[in-house]
Amino acid sequence: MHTAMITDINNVPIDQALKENGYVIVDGLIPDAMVQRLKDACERSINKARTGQWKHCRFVGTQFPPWTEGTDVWGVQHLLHPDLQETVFAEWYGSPKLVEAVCQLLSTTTDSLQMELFNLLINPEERDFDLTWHRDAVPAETPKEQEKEKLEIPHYGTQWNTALYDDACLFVVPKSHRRVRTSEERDITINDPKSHNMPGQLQVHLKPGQTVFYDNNILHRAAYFKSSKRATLHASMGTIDGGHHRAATIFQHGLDWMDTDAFRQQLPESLKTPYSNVCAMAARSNEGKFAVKPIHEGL
Ligand SMILES: O=C(O)CCC(=O)C(=O)O
Ligand SMILES: [Fe+2]
Repeated sequence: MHTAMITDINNVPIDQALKENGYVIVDGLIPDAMVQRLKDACERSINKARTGQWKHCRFVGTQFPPWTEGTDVWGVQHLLHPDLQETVFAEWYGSPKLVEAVCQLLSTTTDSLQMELFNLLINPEERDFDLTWHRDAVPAETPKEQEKEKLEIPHYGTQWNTALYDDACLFVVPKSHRRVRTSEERDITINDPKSHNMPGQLQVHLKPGQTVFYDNNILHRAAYFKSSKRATLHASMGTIDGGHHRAATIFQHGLDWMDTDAFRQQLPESLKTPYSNVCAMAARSNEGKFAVKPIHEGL
């Protein structure tokens, strides 16, 4: 049976490109009719975040969870949270083309998809801010042998940035997602982590509506400019095979609000199975809880 493949901006099947390069850029995952609604919902959410009416934020000065203090916001957390009352986010997160892309990347079907994170990355207002070169699930100080082991753990999930406005904030080192750091890379990640001269670095340019999927263990950093508008949807989904490794990566973001009737009541039909799948993972891997200690905490 022939199944239509989703291809990237260079006409390569997205799963092949992601596997080879650690990232892939693809067009057209936001239905036209949803673009303005998403922009409007982002605008309202950003306003709430910047005025302190939304407490779940990433604040300038802190890169990894938990984000406990600050005023200048670089990320609005938990777009699916029922208290935010912006249902278009769930509508898009469960929309057919996006789900099809995720299923192709994970070689799975909708029945096995697992709902995970959905946040918004924005430009700060007070000052520019750089994230350090990092892998999401392997702290910089990790010894070589352990780094190798961690990089061999399958992900059973994928994450992406979908830009609503031009976005050139993300830098990656292509093909670095499954190999240990070279000694030069290791030195930079530990001793000069905001370096603008990482060997092989590539700036990812997204046009409005484009999505980059990237391996969360590719070497990457981001530059946040207060003067350049950013509203980029930042999300992940997994499969039911993720187990405790996946649980550790996503529950470090504290998703207790997912385990509420208010949340269950506003789930669109398309997300009911992905939701029961993440509940099953919490039950299996984390005694039913949706929160664990952050991976980078205390290092
Ligand atoms: O801002 C970005 O595009 C990347 C953010 C990131 O790397 C992270 O939150 O771990
Ligand atoms: Fe990251």
